[in-house]
Amino acid sequence: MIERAVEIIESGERFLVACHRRPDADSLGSALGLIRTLRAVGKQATLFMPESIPESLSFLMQDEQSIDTVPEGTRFDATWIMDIAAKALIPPRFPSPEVTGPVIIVDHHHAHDDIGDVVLRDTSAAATGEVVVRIIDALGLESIPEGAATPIYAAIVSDTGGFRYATTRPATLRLGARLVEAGADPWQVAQQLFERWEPARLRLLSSIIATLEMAFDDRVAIMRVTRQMLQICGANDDMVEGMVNYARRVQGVEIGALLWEWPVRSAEGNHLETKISLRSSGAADVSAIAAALHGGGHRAAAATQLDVDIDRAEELLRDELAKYFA
Ligand SMILES: [Mn+2]
Repeated sequence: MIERAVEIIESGERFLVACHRRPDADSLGSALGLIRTLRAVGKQATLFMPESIPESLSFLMQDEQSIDTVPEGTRFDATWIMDIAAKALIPPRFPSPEVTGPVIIVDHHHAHDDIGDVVLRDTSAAATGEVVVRIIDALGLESIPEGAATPIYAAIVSDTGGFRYATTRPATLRLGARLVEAGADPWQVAQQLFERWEPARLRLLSSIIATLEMAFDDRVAIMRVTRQMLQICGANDDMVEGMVNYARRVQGVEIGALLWEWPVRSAEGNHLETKISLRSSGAADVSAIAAALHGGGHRAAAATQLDVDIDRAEELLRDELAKYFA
């Protein structure tokens, strides 16, 4: 499939590049890395970004301009969506096929849905950023293009938790070295991604940690975040990102879980659903537990969203965990 992607790049002129819904560092970093690569080979590339970018990722944008709607009459030779495995994650207002041209998926997740006309999916890659470097190499570029190194490095650092997760292979570390040689600054990226917490986020962490409950003989740690907690802390939903990892961090814990009240607007009025984020410290396959609750993900990180309140969601989760540990 990489040959097909190279063909599309070589035969096209104008490309649109999109992220998944609620973009994260891997999705945005991969998109910017690809955009700057496409420009390095003389093509036009535009970032499609109909949502706001989390504060912690704005450093990746530099002077990059994005569009949230496609101007009337514009047609692209192809459109790329980065780091996406499910239809539900296609960004809002994604243009119609006449506008996008063929849609190319660049990803490293196990697919949920059959999306895209060309699929570059490598489930052995630690991040979608790694797959972008494969495109760079397949294009025959001698080095990683200017401006692409930092976003791709950020993509990999973020998805590997700073080269710590089990997905970190020798090739991932070698790639990290190449990206640093090409201009990525490890401390600058780590500081932007991990160190710039607003006081509200630290307050939110403190209130989430206060909800910690140990279950199943201390093999599971469960925490929660409610709308009220967010409000009291002056925090927003972006700040919840990564909090589930604190549950996994507890000694002896095999599965960390975070229950997250999630407001949903519908024709019938607003109501609260519950997102469940799951993390495994090693042996447990949390994607199986998420799948039993109509969600999905990786072995080590998975999630679902249930149309029930947070207490009911915890009961449903505990039922699945009971089956898992039986
Ligand atoms: Mn990713």
